[in-house]
Amino acid sequence: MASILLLHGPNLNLLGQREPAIYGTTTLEDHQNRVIRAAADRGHTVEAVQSNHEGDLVEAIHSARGRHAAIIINAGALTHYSWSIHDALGAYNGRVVEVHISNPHARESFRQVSVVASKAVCTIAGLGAKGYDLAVRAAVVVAPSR
Ligand code: CA2
Repeated sequence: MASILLLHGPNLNLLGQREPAIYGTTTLEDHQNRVIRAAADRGHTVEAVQSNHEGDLVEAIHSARGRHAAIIINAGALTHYSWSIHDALGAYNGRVVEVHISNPHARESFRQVSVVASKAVCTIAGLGAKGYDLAVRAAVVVAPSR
């Protein structure tokens, strides 16, 4: 059995309330419950954290060391420029899976760079809510138990 940290960054608490054409109508809570269910089906547990503050996300990543076998992260817009999240993930000793609801590569040029991707085993983007199911599978495929 492994524990997974599910991290969401800025503005993702607004999911389902605005911009449905880009992000759909699924709320953050729905996404989190989907991950909890998909993990439970495989015998794993999930701690879900969302913050609009970069430092909170960095601290959550620090605290994952030795506690969580994997991190599934949708860092929101911080994906594109947060070197502190990049460095924190670099110091983490478990598996990192990057997820995006939309496909940032098909959007504005500033979204086409991810400073998270080089610290992740894979990036799942553009599949909406279904991406979170795949992220759980990617997180636990070879994740050691803790
Ligand atoms: O597609 C994704 O999952 C993103 O990580 C979402 C981020 C965006 O900055 C990334 O480029 C791609 C944005 C989250 C903002 O979410 C909102 C949701 C509803 C209303 C307004 C913003």
